[in-house]
Amino acid sequence: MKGRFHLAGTAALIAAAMMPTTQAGAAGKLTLYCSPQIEWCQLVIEEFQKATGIEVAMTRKSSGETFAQVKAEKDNPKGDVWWGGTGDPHLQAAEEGLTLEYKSPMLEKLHPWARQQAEQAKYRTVGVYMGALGFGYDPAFLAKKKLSEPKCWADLTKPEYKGEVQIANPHSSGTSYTTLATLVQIWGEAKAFDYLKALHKNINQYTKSGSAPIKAAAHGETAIGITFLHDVVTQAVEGFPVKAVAPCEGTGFEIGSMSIIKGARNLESAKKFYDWALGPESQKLMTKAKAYQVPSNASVTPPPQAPKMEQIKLINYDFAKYGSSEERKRLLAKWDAEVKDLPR
Ligand code: S7P
Repeated sequence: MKGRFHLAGTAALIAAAMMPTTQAGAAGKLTLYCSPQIEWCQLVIEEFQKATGIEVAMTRKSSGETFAQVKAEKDNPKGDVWWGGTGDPHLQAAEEGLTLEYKSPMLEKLHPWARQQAEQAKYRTVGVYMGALGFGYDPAFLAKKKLSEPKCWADLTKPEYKGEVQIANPHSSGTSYTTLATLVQIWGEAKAFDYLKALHKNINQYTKSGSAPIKAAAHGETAIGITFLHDVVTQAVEGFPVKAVAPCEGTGFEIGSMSIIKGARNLESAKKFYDWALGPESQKLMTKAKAYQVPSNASVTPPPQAPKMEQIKLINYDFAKYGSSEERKRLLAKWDAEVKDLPR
């Protein structure tokens, strides 16, 4: 009997040694704060766990919400990596010393715009993808309501769209902060705020997440959703008859970013994730996750459904200015004081 137990114990030890490291629990841990759509976050952690054996605990929150969380946890950081989400709050976190400098060996494989994001933040963040802003709608839904199809930002303030437009709250949502900063850059601050006040009359809801408005448009809960164009494509690929519009005046864009949180408890795992997330294998997962941003790794071709950046009138978005903490605080405070509580 004794011998049999001994043999069984030895076999178990050998099996443990041969087991993938996830099961053996030896490869390490990682706490990931994820800001893009949940389906993509889930796929990314699954594949990273498979590739490295590192166990990942992930939470998904919008860009502004994650920034607020990283800030709140400053003296006792709980997250290791903040992956994805609009670049502005990553730049603001870098400026506020909340993220760690790291020069990934993958940097040289990236498009210049992704490297520039890293240089600008003194390597405390890096570009993972790029995407342009706009809006989307279901043409049949508009036709049924006898509403015209908007082509420009200016169209969205027309009285015919009263209660028909949805956008996220710029505090929680990176998409909405990008919209605010974009309009200020297109028209100047005074005209942009006049526009936001007029737009407010047509807004039926300020959502928490930036992609919620186009999901609502796809489900017939709002006529028009202001969002990133790739989020419109995701709904179209899901089978909803929505159309993406790059506004005629020109539009802003995001450099979706990634940062290692200062004080990360699992720094080695964080660096492994960072390098892996900039590599071709992980960036090719975007198509599988129905995410249609432009990948930052130059060897990865965007899927055919992705919005064509060269066909969109992109503004020369000033990331240094609108990615600064002071400008974010000032613009959000102004939006709170002058727009948020106006009657509708
Ligand atoms: O859905 C993908 C995406 O649009 O979400 C990210 C970002 O967190 C925006 O969501 P919020 O507005 O809710 O913050 C974008 O970076 C990404 O392209």
